[in-house]
Amino acid sequence: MLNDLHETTDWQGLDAAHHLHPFTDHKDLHARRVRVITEAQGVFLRDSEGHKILDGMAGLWCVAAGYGRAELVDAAAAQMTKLPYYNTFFKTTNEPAVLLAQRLAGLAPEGINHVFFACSGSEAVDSALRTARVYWQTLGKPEKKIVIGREYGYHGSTMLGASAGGMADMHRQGGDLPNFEHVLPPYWYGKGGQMSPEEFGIYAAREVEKKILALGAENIAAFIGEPIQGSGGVLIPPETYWPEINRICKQYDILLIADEVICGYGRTGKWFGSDYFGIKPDMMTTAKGLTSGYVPLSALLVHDRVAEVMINQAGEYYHGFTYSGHPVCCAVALKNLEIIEREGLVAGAGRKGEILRAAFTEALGDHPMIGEIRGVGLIGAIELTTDRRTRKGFAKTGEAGTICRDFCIENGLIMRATRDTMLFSPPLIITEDEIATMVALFKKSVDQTYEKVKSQVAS
Ligand code: PXG
Repeated sequence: MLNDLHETTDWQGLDAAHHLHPFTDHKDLHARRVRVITEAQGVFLRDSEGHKILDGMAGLWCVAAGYGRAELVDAAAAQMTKLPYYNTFFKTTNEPAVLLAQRLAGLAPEGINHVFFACSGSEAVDSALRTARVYWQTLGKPEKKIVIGREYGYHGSTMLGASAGGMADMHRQGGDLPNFEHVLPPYWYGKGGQMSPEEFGIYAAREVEKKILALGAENIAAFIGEPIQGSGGVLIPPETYWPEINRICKQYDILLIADEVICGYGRTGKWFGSDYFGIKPDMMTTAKGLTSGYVPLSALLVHDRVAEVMINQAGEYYHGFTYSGHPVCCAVALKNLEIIEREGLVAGAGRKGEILRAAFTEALGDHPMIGEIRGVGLIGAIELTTDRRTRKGFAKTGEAGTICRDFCIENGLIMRATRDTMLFSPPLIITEDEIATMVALFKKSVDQTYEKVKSQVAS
């Protein structure tokens, strides 16, 4: 807590002295001073200087139920009082973990009835890929090891997650483990050229097939993909893409892993991105919205056909974490899912997403610097361009996006910039009034950005 012994600059100085941050250029951060977030309520954050900021990213895509939910606090306190911790190794379990596993089996697509718990999305991805290895070894195909992901994919920041993902900067810094391959993402706006979105969806899926044929299906364990690529720029595949991926994975006997860490638990207006796109996954990695970020928890959801091999044939699985099935995290997740269901936040995300996109389109649809406004439910993106007709980018990729992101924050709105694509994913509890505020703040920021870069933009 801040008190009168500590000015903002004290916190900033201490932070600079001792705190190493994720995904940060520290020299740059220390030159600017860090922002100290002190409290939050609903969709609004407060910083130590009293600024009120609309959180258009729900933290890092996770605070589905919004900030300040006393019910989640109470659920954690009650469970901490009763049983704060015990492990799920060595033939033990706990009540919240059992109840949550049952609940998730009920929510997941048909045939997905088994759950492995961890604490982060990265650990869920690691668990999925370990499970894929064990699955194929058990079936007598140990050479099936390669995992196919996509450029701009994000699957976490462990060395394995970074290797599965398709972020070149992360590959360079150690995310370059063997047996990972990456193919074209289904990013029609950026990569579709003259093809229609439908044609491009098939084309991008067939890139996976080409890769399988080049490497040999007998060497490939799994394909991993986010239903919508989040960090990579909210890349929403054309509707032809996922059905073709379903076909390809089935035909070549390759496990299909849907990384639902962002899409899961209502963000798309369905419980899972797999429901929205008709994906038929063998495993789904989930986290973030599962607890609305109040405590760290992830869940790997496993289809019966994989679980059956793991349970009946594989013998001991040498994998697990100290906090797998943590009772406090599972109790919070149960309460969070209850809130999401009780308040109709899943269907609400679909409805409010339409309102949000309509408002963005009305405010910015004709703006010379706006190339595309896209979204599904309450996840979406707005492309900044120098030429609406050709979808051409800026001379220095990322410059306009960063300028726009900085104006947003100055104006009291958090949006994320990937290259020159502005991303949004507000808490699912956002109201129509707050949507109007968000759009007005963003329009102001776009207009200010335009003033700075308009020499590059075709009118
Ligand atoms: N898969 C996906 C699809 C994700 O988005 C992870 C796995 C890893 O989760 P953990 O809990 O290990 O971080 C993620 C995480 C950003 C940003 O700025 C996105 C994530 C994490 C941090 C920053 O877009 N996504």
